[in-house]
Amino acid sequence: MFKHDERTILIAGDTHFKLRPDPAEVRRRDLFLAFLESSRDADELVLLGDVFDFWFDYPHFRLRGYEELLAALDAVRDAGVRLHFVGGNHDIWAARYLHERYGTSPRGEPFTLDADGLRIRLVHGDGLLARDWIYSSFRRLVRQRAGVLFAKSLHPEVLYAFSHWLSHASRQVSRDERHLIEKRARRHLARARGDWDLLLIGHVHHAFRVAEGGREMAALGSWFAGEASYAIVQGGRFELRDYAVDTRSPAADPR
Ligand SMILES: [Mn+2]
Repeated sequence: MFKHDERTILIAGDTHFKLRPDPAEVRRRDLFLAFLESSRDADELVLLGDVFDFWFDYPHFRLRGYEELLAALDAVRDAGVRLHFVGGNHDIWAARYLHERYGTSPRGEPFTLDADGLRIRLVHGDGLLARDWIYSSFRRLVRQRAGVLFAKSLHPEVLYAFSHWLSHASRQVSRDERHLIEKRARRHLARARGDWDLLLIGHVHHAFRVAEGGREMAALGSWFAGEASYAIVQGGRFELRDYAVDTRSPAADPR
């Protein structure tokens, strides 16, 4: 469904997949796996962080639970799609592993993508809009050196249980929160510097687009509660879409 003459870039994140999925999560995962299958037709796929709700890199042990997702990403890579990864507060530690497996950047840092003249700054977005909407303690833990040392001292199952407890607040935001998020985004955009035309974040679990002074800021939505938010850039045109809606719509028939 993403086959197109123009260069096609897909961007998705904030699926917050757990190592042990419950039935609702299995449905979300299946939808994301279908999205990944469709994305084999694209030229590039950007994972904008918090795809994995928990990731910690051990030198001699591998996490169990993400095999199906990683195999789906193998198929995307093997189809010739270039993969990018920007680490989120939950999965920044996956950067090294994903780099080795998919050739994404080794540190999963934000970057600017030139999409046929449209310069898109890609940032996960934690800590960006002053107050953090989604419970952020795990971010503080994983982004800091002391936190990494502390985490390394824990038994893997203890660390997993701890992060699971911290991240149960991953959810959709209320209407009031949405209003505030957009207000803060406008303020951020008015002050932001850098050589880009569009700043795209994830993290806030609320899809929006705001414009200010000739530039734009946008956010991906979530993959919760029937929403399956992603962005598509074709020939320099940026659009926010919902895969759950696309796959139901007859207009989305394969071209
Ligand atoms: Mn996040």
